[in-house]
Amino acid sequence: MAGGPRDYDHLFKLLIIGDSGVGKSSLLLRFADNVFSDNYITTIGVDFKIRTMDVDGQRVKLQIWDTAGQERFRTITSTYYRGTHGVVVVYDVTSGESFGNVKRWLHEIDTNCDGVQKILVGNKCEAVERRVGSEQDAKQFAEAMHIPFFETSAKENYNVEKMFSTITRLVLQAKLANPSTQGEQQRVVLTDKAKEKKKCKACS
Ligand SMILES: Nc1nc2c(ncn2[C@@H]2O[C@H](COP(=O)(O)OP(=O)(O)O)[C@@H](O)[C@H]2O)c(=O)[nH]1
Ligand SMILES: [Mg+2]
Repeated sequence: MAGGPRDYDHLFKLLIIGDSGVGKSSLLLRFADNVFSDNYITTIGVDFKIRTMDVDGQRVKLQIWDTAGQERFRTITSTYYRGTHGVVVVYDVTSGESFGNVKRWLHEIDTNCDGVQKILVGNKCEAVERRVGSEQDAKQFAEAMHIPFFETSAKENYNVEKMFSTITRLVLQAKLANPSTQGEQQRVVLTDKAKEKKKCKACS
């Protein structure tokens, strides 16, 4: 659309991280394309998907990155974090191990990025018969970390829209509260020039 009017008011980069198999790609496909597959999604063919949504009367274009299997090594290359505004940390409510690793993922975000917004997501919540641990415990953990928390089901399309609009709203509010810093971040997303990056340590 060179030369034409922008079709959005804000452009944000979101990242979805968490253990392998928790449903990160499924959440992304549900949100972006409204589809679900019972199979492991080894690759979605692209690194990210785009979706535009209205939040608080603003048109927000989201560029949402998937980790493309890197998470199997329990760490994500720092370039993934470049220019990120918000991170969705996902665990699987049927896997105690994946919940146990949440702290590790949160720590990895903190070592790579200053001041990004975060949200904690317990996915597969419709699988009640396989659930381990209570929603209450997860909620308390998230409150202690000062992070919003949602249980979702990519399969049943439960809370997926609400979860993404919540993280988007947080990013938007952070931008409106501090327009100059976020403006720099946004330019990075648009131009992808690492050198312009100010906030994210991953780029220095
Ligand atoms: N029951 C259930 N299964 C899910 C849900 N989301 C994903 N899955 C399944 O979990 C497996 C791993 O999903 P995938 O999106 O590939 O996980 P990723 O490795 O975190 O990207 C696949 O078999 C999905 O069908 C969900 O909400 N409920
Ligand atoms: Mg995946």
